[in-house]
Amino acid sequence: MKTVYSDDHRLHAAKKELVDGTLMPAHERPQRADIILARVREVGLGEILAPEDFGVAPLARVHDGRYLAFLESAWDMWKETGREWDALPLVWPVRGLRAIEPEDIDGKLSYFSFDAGAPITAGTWPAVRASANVALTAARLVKDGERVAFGLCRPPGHHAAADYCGGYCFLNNAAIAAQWLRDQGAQRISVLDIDYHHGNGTQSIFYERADVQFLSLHGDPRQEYPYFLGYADEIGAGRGEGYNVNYPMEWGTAYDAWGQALKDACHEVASYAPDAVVVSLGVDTFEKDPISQFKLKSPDYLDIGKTMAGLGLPTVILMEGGYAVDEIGINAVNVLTGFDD
Ligand code: SP5
Ligand code: ZN
Repeated sequence: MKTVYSDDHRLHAAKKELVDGTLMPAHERPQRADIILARVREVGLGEILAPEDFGVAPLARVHDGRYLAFLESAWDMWKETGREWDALPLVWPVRGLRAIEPEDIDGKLSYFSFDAGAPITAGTWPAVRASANVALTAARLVKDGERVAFGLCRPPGHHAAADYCGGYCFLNNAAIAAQWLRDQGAQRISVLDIDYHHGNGTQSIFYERADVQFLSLHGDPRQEYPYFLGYADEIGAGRGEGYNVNYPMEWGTAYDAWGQALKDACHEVASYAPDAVVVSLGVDTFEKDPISQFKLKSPDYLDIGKTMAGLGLPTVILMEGGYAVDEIGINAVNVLTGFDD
């Protein structure tokens, strides 16, 4: 299988993250992609390609224009106020407050985010552009006839909605790839999200659409981030009713139950009969992940790849989360080798 990778991910390196009420070194760090790439090389997975530049048009098919303008200008606006460290929001328009875009950069950061988990740095915009181009290039490989391709995206994307960032995510790479495949003539796309966290951004983007099915296996929102989306009764709305499928699972879930949910999700995908599948691949379901509570083991990832390959559909696999950096290469690439075998 071919891998698409760009060194530009390095341009985004947040220094700190707010965890457990304290600022700690960010979990979502450049080393994650380096280790996955090293493992791709080590197992001889296949050719490693640089992304092509698709421009902003495919981003604007998914994201709000004002949000893209904000992402592009946020660092300069923040820096103009004399601050040289990562930009973070502090206030959100929750119940009873008014969601009107402020002029001030601190207000804009709040307006265009849902948590303090997506710090903006000097290189964030070029890095997230490169990550989306990685996803789009992987999608193009599959559109042009590859059975499967791996987009080694970093920063990840599935928490980003049409007009807000959060959870280490800025541009929704999976949604951008799915929409691009639709725009290239695919009739139906399934987005299968197996990151530990619910793909709230992707769900919200496609919630009222029948042409993109969204399925997510994740920590139960009663217990787990992002808390405010991901319940099983979220089945889609309007024309999208029946095309959103959530599998919330409780803390401590191991592969027996998780693998059953994956099989069920694959049945749903098969019934939908999409032209292609976009996989949001997170390996933060791993037992040693520092911020997660599932119990998957390294060999389980081989079986995940094999199960998804069993669909027999063209598949674009895009990297999302996974923070046990020592094993992130083994786990992510196990999915890919399991798929290829
Ligand atoms: C792409 C992705 O995986 N984003 C995840 C963002 C998670 N951000 C919030 C994590 C909250 C972690 N709380 C765990 C406390 C451990 N002591
Ligand atoms: Zn995650």
